Amino acid sequence: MSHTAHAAQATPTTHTRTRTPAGAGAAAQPLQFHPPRSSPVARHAVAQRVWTVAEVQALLELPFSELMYQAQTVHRAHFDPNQVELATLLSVKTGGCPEDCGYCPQSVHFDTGVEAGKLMAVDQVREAAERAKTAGATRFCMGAAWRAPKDRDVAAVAELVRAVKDTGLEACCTLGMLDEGHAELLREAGLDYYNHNLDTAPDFYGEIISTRDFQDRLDTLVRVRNAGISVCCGGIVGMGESRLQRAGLIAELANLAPYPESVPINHLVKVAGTPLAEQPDLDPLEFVRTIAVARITMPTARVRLSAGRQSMGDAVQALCFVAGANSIFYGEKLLTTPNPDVDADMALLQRLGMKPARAVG
Ligand code: SAM
Ligand code: DTB
Ligand code: SF4
Repeated sequence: MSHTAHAAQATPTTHTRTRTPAGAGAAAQPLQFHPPRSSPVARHAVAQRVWTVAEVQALLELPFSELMYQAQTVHRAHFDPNQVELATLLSVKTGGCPEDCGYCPQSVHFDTGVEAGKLMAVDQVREAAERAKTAGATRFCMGAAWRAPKDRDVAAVAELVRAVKDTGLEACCTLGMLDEGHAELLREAGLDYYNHNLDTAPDFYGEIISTRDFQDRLDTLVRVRNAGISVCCGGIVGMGESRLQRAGLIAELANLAPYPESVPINHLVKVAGTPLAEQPDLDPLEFVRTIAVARITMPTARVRLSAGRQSMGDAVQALCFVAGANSIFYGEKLLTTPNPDVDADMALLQRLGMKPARAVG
């Protein structure tokens, strides 16, 4: 069995694998301890174990009720099970991206009908953040279709972050790979979270993206962590990966040291014109299982039920909440594709007896 562990150290780590004795069980796993979180929601130091891919796979294979029970038990030890965080997304720079991520409507490599635009103006972003706050969101996440922002892009996004922070919302952004010094500039502007997904297992990554590699993602995550920004990092399920590869993705996320404060689990949104447009449907219960295993392996993280809710149905979403999801993207649009409307989401939360989490600070 192999396991991975990536320490957030001063220099980028290399994506290497080390061996543990075959059959090493939970008790035999080395323990790591979270340092105090840099998040505005400071969390207590929590023991962090290292997960082998085989252990994560064994969780994915549990009888469904057993898995739900374990996930609920972990969830209730750390969170109010009836609260859900509402995060609103805005695409501040849409389309024209030089990367070839096979799922993404914003890549120049695919003809999806998404038009390339310029970075949005500060006033427009401030107004969108104010609307999101009025609608009940506590976090505002800005996405940009860049491979890696240039220095002047980072300076401009820092102004957007300042505008969002002025509204009292938590600020998150996702801009692609960051160069030396970029994360620090964003942190100085008040950025709370940086979203940068590992997206899929290391051994499936090359099937989906050819213009960067897995290690590039890890390097940016180290820069974010070292700048004192909380990490939002997750992946996409339903791209044709095997269950073992889903286990590989979750093990990579759970073995980041410390694991991310925020873990978006996206269900592939099949967009016409992308290479994954005709991907066969994933069994919805497999998606629920993935959420549950994210919850069990990353007990104190916000696990976000992210892209794909529009075609999921209320019952599957309800199961995801039982499995330990406690955050959603909230608002009619994700970046370029639709999301359930806010009235439908509020009605669903009410039917489930759930409440939006209150803003922090
Ligand atoms: N360009 C930056 C990057 O890739 O990190 C930020 C924007 S990118 C659109 C953010 C994330 O959106 C991706 O990492 C991926 O997880 C998710 N995403 C993009 N297209 C998706 C789709 N069709 N279905 C599900 N998730 C998607
Ligand atoms: C994340 O993990 N999912 C969000 C957010 N982080 C930036 C993006 C989902 C995008 C879905 C496709 C689209 O709307 O373009
Ligand atoms: Fe570009 Fe991000 Fe889309 Fe990849 S996921 S094509 S990097 S916008």
